[in-house]
Amino acid sequence: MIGTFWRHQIEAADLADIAAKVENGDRLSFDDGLRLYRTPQLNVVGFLANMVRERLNGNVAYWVRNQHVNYTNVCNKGCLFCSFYAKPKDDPRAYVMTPEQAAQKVRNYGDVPISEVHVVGGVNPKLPYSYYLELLHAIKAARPDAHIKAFTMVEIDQIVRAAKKSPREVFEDLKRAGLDALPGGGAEVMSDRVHEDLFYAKPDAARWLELAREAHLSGLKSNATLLYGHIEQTREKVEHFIQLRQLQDETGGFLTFIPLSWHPEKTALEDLKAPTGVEDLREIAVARLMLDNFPHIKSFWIMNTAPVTQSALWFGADDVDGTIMEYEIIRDPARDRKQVLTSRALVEMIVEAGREPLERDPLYNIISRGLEGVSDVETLLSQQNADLIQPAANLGITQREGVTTASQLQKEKGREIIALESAAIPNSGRSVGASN
Ligand code: V47
Repeated sequence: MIGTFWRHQIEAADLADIAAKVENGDRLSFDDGLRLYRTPQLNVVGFLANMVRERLNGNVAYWVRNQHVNYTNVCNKGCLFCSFYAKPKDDPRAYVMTPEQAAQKVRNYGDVPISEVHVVGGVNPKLPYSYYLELLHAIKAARPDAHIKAFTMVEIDQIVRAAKKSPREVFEDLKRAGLDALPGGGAEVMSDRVHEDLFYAKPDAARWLELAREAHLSGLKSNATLLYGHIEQTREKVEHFIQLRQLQDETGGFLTFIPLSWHPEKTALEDLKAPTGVEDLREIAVARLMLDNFPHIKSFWIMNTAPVTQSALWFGADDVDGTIMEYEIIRDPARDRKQVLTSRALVEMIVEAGREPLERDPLYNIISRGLEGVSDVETLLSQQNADLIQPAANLGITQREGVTTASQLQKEKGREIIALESAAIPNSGRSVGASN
């Protein structure tokens, strides 16, 4: 039941018809999605998203003790939005962990009660099928009590190619080797235009959706993401939601949606402006409203900062990722590898925001409540953690010729400017969080 104050706000924003649908639990349309992006009244969008969030998940904010392992940065996709990848040939930053080295990374945090190991890497075509199976086996043996959430659908596409088997057979092999669930990532923005301009070498939206469907039909749960804040347009983001929503209607296999706030630093597009905190909150809110059949919306603090994550818990998010330990995808590993929030910091952050923390595993089984068992041990261990990365051999893969520059793209495609631009607050705290 919406009170008088909010009724007035909703009417002033000309969103009464959308609010009525939200109240009745009716599905929002493509045009509704556009309006939610375009209205300057972000408070109303947040209010409506919070209604859905509380209807689905009450006052709870889930969080997870996890460790990220990025097993290789070698990648032949050359995505213009990415600063993580190393070219397969003659790149001094290139590394590949052996399965044993990845397992050692996991053993380094053996004293921390982690429930999820999140394993992703670049698309490295020199790795044989057996590598992926051995990687899972080694990590599972090192940490039998943790779930392994591994490989975006883009990596799966490569693994299927290396296996010369069907996706269904590959998922069965990966499950036997220790795979418990799959992360989001890889679809970026489901738009042929953005695919062509920024990540043409990756599988397209149709292939990403096909592999996600196969994963779900194999009994695996997975997540989905949207990478926003570069050259994408509003209609492309709404279309992205609609495609995910359709697949979810069909399979019910998605657990969580994670809007990923793009970091331009050290990418080929670094002269584009990064998304602001206001944009980050809108992405969380619109996702919550459009993805009515997704149980959870996650705020990934590494990308949108810890302070924005606290606010996001009132704009549609019910989940916070995570203790993390180390993350390499948006930082220069040479200077700043360790990115960790201790379990105590994470839980205190949620309590301060006025939500009830519930620790979960990747499948949302409850592990602990409130401040039960939280500590600062994660920081200590991440400081002690040795660097186990070895340089990759010369892997001999050809890169795309002629990189498009950021200014070229901006001129040609022009990022759509939304009505709120003038009210946007610069997101100066992007490196906030307890990074070491
Ligand atoms: O697919 C790459 C993105 C993704 C940048 O499922 C970038 O629980 C921002 O999918 N700035 C991988 N983002 C990470 C991912 C993820 C993260 C956290 C939780 C889960 C989950 C999944 O990272 C890639 C790409 O979309 N990415 N470069 C960048 N410069």
